Amino acid sequence: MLQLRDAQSAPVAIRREDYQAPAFWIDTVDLCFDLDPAKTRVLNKMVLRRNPDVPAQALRLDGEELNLARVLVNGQGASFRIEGGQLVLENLPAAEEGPFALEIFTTCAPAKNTKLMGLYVSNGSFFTQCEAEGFRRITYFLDRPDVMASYTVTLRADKTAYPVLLSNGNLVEHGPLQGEGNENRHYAKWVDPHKKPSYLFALVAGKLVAREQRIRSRLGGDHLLQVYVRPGDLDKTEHAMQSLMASVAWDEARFGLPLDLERFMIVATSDFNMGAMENKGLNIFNTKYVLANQATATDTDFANIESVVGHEYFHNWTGNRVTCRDWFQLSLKEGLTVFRDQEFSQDLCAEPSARAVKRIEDVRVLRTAQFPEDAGPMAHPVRPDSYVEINNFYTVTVYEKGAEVVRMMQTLVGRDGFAAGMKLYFERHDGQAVTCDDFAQAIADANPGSELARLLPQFKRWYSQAGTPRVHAAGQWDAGAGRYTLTLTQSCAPTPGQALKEPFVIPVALGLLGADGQELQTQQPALFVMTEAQHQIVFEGLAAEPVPSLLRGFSAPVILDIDYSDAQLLTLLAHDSDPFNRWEAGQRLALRRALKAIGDDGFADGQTVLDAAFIDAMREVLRHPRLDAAFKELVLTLPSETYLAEQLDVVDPQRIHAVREAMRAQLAEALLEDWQWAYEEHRDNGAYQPDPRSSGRRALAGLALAQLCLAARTSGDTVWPGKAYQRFKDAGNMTDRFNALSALVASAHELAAPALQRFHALFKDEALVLDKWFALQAGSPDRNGNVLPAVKQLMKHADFNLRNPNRARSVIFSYCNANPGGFHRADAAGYVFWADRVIELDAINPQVAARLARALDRWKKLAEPYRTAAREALARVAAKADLSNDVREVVTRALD
Ligand code: 0A1
Ligand code: ZN
Repeated sequence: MLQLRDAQSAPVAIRREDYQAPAFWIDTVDLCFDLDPAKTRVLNKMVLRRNPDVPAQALRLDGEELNLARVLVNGQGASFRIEGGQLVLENLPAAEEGPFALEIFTTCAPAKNTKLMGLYVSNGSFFTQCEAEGFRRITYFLDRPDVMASYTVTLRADKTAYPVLLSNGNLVEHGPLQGEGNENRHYAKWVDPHKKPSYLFALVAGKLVAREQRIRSRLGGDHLLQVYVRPGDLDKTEHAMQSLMASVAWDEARFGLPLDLERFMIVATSDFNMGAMENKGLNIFNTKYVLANQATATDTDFANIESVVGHEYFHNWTGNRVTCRDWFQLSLKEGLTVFRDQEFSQDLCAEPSARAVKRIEDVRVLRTAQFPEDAGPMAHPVRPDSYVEINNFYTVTVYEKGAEVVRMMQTLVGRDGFAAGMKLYFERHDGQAVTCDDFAQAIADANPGSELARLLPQFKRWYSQAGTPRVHAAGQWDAGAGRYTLTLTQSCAPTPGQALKEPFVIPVALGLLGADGQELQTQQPALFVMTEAQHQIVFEGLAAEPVPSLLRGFSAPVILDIDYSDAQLLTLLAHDSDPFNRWEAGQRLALRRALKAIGDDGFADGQTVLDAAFIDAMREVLRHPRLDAAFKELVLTLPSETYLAEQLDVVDPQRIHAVREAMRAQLAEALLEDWQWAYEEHRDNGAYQPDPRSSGRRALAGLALAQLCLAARTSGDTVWPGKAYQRFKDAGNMTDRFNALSALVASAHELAAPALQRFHALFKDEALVLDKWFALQAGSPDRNGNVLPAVKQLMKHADFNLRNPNRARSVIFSYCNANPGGFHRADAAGYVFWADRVIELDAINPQVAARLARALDRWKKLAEPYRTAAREALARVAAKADLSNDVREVVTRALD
């Protein structure tokens, strides 16, 4: 192996301000692969030319874990050297001599590729993953997104083992290979008509079958859509195909963006680091986001498939046709594409209430995952300024907060204005690699006179400043004058490397309610745009003190501090015309009660946390004749332990867990009859449809059943656990079956063990269902430290496999990242387990290990003894000599 990393060199940070255009352009790439798991041969013939805008210099091609056999320049042997992993060529033809040919022959070992970056083998088939820097593991290249080339790809392989040979673009030739040594071998040649950066390259080879669909789009094109899976999985591809067809139709209808390819392929693999990848014309997906039928997938799986299929498809324009100049601009494609997939899912909802449910779910993700990131050691702006390992920056900040930034732009220019901005963006930048500034400029320029255009430089602080802004709201009522004055103050805490923050542009959607809950007509617009540290909004002519409803629809990604009385929150919960704030009022009521109990040093298990007013309000929502089941389920779900922890300066995870469990138990008992009613009323036995209305009904029935089993735990009732077991056995779909199983497991009922056993036996050949089986146990509510021993047992199970990311996540992440009550143990055993797994995984797959490493991001907030124990665990990982850059960056920042 020629390429070795200098073992002593410390990882270097790459800085956005150091960006330089490439010294060479690559016009065409002709790749020929001889596919062999042990040793794949790659012949790479490129045509390059010097970039006249950059001073003449050596060509430096990126490479990683490659064996180099030959380098030819214009057909002649050439001198080269390897430096820091790069292949360096001096003395290349001068600019005046025009383009030149460079031919590189290398080999790599896909079967040994456990990082799942570059070319790898999964279940006997070949797959690639090239974003962000995986292409350099396939061949030497200018592996950066601003180098866009035309690709021709020939795949050669054994015909029996690899009957299907796919790459980007159009299939132009295929057939048997001739000549000695080529018995039973065949080839396929693909030409991609679109120029692309190397991170969008893909190839797939293996025993696969496809669901096919021909479509004629509204704009008149004929296209072939294909979803490739392993034989035996075809019956789980209908929903993915429907989602793809809906995506094509939506992008045309909403943004006028057509499918620009004759053939669009999705391929599923069970070994994948992330959710899916938008390779041009050949999307590669984690099976989790493709395969679904009612027997194996839950409503959540169906919804996720729809949004991930949409997300990858929408990248075809936002990411592929217009790509990123450098990886600091990642949110250019990701924030925008998440925004687009969120809008897509909302637009597919038939009813406005279902749109609101989707919005609440998206905000919940933002607040439980992104807000902690923004307040922790890995905080970074939506457009980061530096990174050590780019893989660590595929974050909720770049994705979800990035989407909120795009959403605010739409709020400021209006829906039509935003569509006009997108049109201008593509007119200006189609075929280019650009920056977040270019995007914002296009949206603003298409809307001259808009608030966005007026405030653009200040608005762009959302891209440059990290941290979640806080908006403090205080109302003052002058009864004599009939005047209500609302004072809004913004601030933002320091984040690593950014001590001081300038004020943000914060769109605050708002309204006022009368004490009877009626919406008041005021002279103030429904959208107030904050630009200063402090503003006052004055409402005149009011008869009584109003209840303000602020940040409607979560109009900006901020923390809203407001000192509501319980009575005001109850009014909002009962009457606000904005469903988001209605839900939010319920969460605030629950939060207030939780925080009070958490602050009580004498808190004991079984203590009462909830008062009659709260319980009555919850009953009111649950029994409401007009509210949707999905919305009710959201209101009746208490804020998560992670969200509760974020509200505190010092976190005792065990106290939080105990309080939340006490609240759940109390809600279960106090609403017993209501839960029974809700269960009977919402359990359907009709034909399964994963639409929002029926999945909302199943979600509410599932919550009711969980609550009934929990109540039975205290009362000793055996009826409801028995019913749950029956439901588990008879359910006609995975959602109901899994909800019943979860109800038994979460209430630690003795029927949980036989149910788990039966579930495993039923689904032993369904990898994605087994993932659920593992995750349910590793994530179940901890009782006296019982989860960690169970997790260790699960890792010894014959079906456990640390090398498969989905399986590793289902056990280890479900425990360390998603089960705070089980993970944060006073004896530190959870942290010891975490450190061992980070180290173990790092040797296999650094990307997955680095995600796990994030589980202790918030250690500085922990109370003792957790804090010291967590620091020791982090220090033990950091002390390991041969850590990947990925994990090193995460633990170093955490310890800083
Ligand atoms: N661009 C993809 C995300 C992605 C990033 C890196 C990957 O490699 C390990 C894979 C996928 C998306 O946003 O869907
Ligand atoms: Zn994406």
